Amino acid sequence: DLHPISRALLSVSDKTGLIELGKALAARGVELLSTGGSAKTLRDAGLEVRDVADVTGFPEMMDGRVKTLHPGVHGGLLALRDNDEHVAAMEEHNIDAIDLLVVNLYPFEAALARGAEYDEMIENIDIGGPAMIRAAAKNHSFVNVVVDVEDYDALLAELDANDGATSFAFRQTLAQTAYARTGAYDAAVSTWMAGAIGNAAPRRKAVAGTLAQTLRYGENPHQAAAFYTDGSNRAGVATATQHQGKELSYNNINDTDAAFELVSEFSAEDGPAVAIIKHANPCGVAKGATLAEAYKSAFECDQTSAFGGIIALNGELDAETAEAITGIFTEVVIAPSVTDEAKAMFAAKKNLRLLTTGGLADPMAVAETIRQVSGGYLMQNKDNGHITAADLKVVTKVAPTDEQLADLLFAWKVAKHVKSNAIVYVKDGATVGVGAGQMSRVDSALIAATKAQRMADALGLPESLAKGAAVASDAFFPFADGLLEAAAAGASCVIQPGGSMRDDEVIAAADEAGLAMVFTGMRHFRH
Ligand code: 93A
Repeated sequence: DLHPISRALLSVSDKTGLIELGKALAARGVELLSTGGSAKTLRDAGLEVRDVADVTGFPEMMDGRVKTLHPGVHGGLLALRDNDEHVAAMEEHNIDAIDLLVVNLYPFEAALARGAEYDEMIENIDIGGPAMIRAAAKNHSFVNVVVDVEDYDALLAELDANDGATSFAFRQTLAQTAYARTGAYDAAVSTWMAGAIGNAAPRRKAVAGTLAQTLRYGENPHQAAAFYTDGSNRAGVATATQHQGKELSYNNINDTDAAFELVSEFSAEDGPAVAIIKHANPCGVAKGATLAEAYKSAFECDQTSAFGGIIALNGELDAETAEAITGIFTEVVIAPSVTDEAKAMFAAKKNLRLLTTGGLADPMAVAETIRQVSGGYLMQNKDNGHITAADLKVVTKVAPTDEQLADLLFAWKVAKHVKSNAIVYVKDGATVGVGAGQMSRVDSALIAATKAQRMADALGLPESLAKGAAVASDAFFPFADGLLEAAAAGASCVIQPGGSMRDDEVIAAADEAGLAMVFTGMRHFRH
């Protein structure tokens, strides 16, 4: 799949590095084609260049609006070199194959940045450039497309490595970059126009995704909003089937996603599991012999908060579980599938939204998360970190028992899905106290302990459910105080990343309190 480059079309607004590139290509025997300004730059540097006008038989016209939009150019970019009909068409119409396209677009973004007037903005919308880029990228089986000055060196290095040719993998990467560029370019145009016509609402904002739903409003009623799918087809709220209930709201979608991502941590082998979510944080997560039992345990963790919650199941919603769920007001239920009986049971609850996904999400899948900040976006890989018993390091004199170990690992999985600072208490495969989103780890520990006490009160139990519980902390305890809080509440074992400057102090405090503690070596911040 190595193809040599014998003809290149160079058409760039940013002339940086153009002469060097032109010289390097010419030195490798590549014939150069070029448009007005680019051709002049190259020629002035003493290079031999053929004008695109010579190829098209048309002069560049209409202020350059029409210069490369011609079969002589697009045929040369799009023709399949191994297709007899395509080759015959090239011969018949005198079309020369173009093996390399180097384009950078009219500087629309730069014009935007300097606050150019409307008409100037319009003139800075490149048409011929994106058309050629997209054509060359489509035909990456044969054609190389470079859209960024920064990639000139990589192109020359590839040519040198392959005796003047490029590999398919290389051309594929160039094509992918090219489509990212044209996509971002049009998104910039659309966003600018939205502002120019006084409609900055994101309902039709050009983002890398497909508009799935314009939402009634965003997080609050005065915020316009929309839901986009990214085409990844991941099992979850974006691809789920809704069987009944009102349209999902912005907050519903956000919370349902949090619920389903959490419950998907528990595979079929882990047995039935249920997560109840409020404001993107779990107010109860539990395993059970059946889904109905798991639901009951999850619900009992924080009965007050569970009202109006979002429930995610890791298995088929059955009648028994459906009946238990209808006991209180619930916003959304999401599960891989649903039995007819359970569906019929829900039908009476008109407002309850029921979604099925066809399967669980893969918590270890590689994906990206995006967060907006003023003036930009933050992108990172999704937290697909995973810990097994083999990864744990016992750091205390006492080691956890098998039962404690199971609860510690359960608590750790839940803590990954709790806003930081996260402290999670677990007993017998069910959360008994969740402390979420506090600025201090001690406060999260306190809140989790308070919830464990409240749970005991609600169930009429004599002592707090924190007694003997396993505790997970999403990040290390910087001081012993958070750990001491858990010990004071009666916790019996702790799982945390470790790695604090004061680990020794924290371990000593754990030993002092007779706790078993394990380090994961991995952190699960979630902000
Ligand atoms: O006005 S255009 O959209 N019409 C075209 O046919 C066309 N072909 C290339 N702009 C077009 N271009 C753009 O011209 C390229 O994308 C590049 O940004 C610029 C290079 O022009 P020159 O070589 O004359 O400086």
